[in-house]
Amino acid sequence: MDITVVEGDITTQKVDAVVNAANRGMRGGGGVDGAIHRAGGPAVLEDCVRRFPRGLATGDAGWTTAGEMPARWVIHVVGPNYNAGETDRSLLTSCYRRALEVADELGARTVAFPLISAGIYGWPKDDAVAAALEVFRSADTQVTEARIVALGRPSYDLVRRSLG
Ligand code: AR6
Repeated sequence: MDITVVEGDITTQKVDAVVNAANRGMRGGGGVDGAIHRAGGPAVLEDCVRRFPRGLATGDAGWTTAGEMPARWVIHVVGPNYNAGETDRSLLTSCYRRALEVADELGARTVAFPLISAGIYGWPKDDAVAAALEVFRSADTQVTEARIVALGRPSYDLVRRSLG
């Protein structure tokens, strides 16, 4: 699997699936979640309600349509809220692992990821990058490209440095 990084907005990526950093309720929010629901349109929320009537557990992943985005699917994950005391790192790595499993179920080969939990949820950014790369480097998956989409130059540079 190739691990790549681009600077930009995840909602415009031409990939099979984009990953959303959602919350347990799965009914939208701020950050990347807000951007994905705006870009995808109401079909994304409708699918969330229909397929996940009780939301999703922290560390888990589940898919919906991507609505009007170029991608075909959104793979929603719920990262741990570091700011609220959810500091168990295995919950963060679980998000990446489960997202790749769901991608394999869908047959998605190219998948774009945000830095899960590294925004509103406050996970330290360098460790958020390290967690993503650990899972990607050891993953057993049919996904051919895991593309980290970094919002802003500092995040992009951090991922580039970590990729080596
Ligand atoms: N494209 C790529 N990356 C983005 C984008 C975008 N359009 N927008 C933000 N980021 P966050 P979290 C980056 O806060 O920390 C929501 O309210 C951002 O700079 O989106 O997991 C949810 O509903 C950061 O590096 O997600 C939850 O309640 C990374 O994406 C909560 O926030 C993740 O930041 C989840 O918080």
